[in-house]
Amino acid sequence: MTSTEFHMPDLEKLHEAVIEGDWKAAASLTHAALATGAAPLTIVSQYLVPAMDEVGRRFECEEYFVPEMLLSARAMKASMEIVRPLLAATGAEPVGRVVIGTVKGDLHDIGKNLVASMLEGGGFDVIDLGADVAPARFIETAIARDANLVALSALLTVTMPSMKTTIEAFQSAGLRDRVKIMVGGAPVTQRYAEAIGADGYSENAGSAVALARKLVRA
Ligand code: B12
Repeated sequence: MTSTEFHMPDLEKLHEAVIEGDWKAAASLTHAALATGAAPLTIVSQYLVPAMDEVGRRFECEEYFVPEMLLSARAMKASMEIVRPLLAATGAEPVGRVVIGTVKGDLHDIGKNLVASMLEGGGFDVIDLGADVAPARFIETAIARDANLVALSALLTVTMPSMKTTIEAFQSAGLRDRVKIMVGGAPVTQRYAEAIGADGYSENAGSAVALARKLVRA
């Protein structure tokens, strides 16, 4: 039996705990998985994210409703809080400074938090503004903290236009040359990113780090 197989039952239970919205079980199973040597990134990419995908599937076919989604989100957060510090990089000079947030009108923050953690792990100095962030706040913060990158998240088709509004606000403020803007979130596409004048799009938290590095180097 390999060590990975040995850890599987706990990690499968963690996956279940997130789907079932049991945050206490999710937290203790995360501690247990880490204690037996499971890799933080494996926990996130192979168990937590697929669990939220399953929650989304259940919501779509009306097995789950908003209260169940909220419980699952809380369980995912409980696990992420334990894993996040372990994803963070050690010491080195920051690669760049990024202001990240979910755009105005949108309260989804799990994917954004994941991207923020991965960027931190990738050596970026990350300023996380949370969810439902107005364009003016992105701008104020980017100026005050001298950021060279802004990352926008949107999970709803109705809030995607807030990304466009935010990019336009950076343009009007005369900051578009100073700051690169990347966008992401389940309904966002490369095509949409280009249409609204973003500098880059990536599909997931892992590829977001490579994209961010490319953008700050350009
Ligand atoms: C959890 C959840 C909620 C929770 C959010 C809790 C929280 N704190 O985030 C709650 C219950 C609050 C919620 C509310 C609503 N939700 Co909701 N929700 C979800 C659900 C199930 C999971 C989202 C999630 O966390 N996924 C896991 C993360 C890890 O994935 P992710 O967010 O896509 O992020 C990844 C990538 O997209 C990317 N990424 C994300 N951001 C960024 C940013 C950058 C810069 C980059 C590069 C990459 C990137 O990297 C991430 C990691 O790999 C989705 C279904 C789904 N499968 O997406 C529905 C979903 C997004 N919700 C939906 C809806 C309709 C709603 C509500 C309108 C429901 C209602 N009737 O009230 C409200 C809207 C509230 C609001 N104003 O925002 C719809 C959206 C449909 C649409 N296309 O517009 C979905 C798709 C469900 C469905 N299938 O119908 N929701």
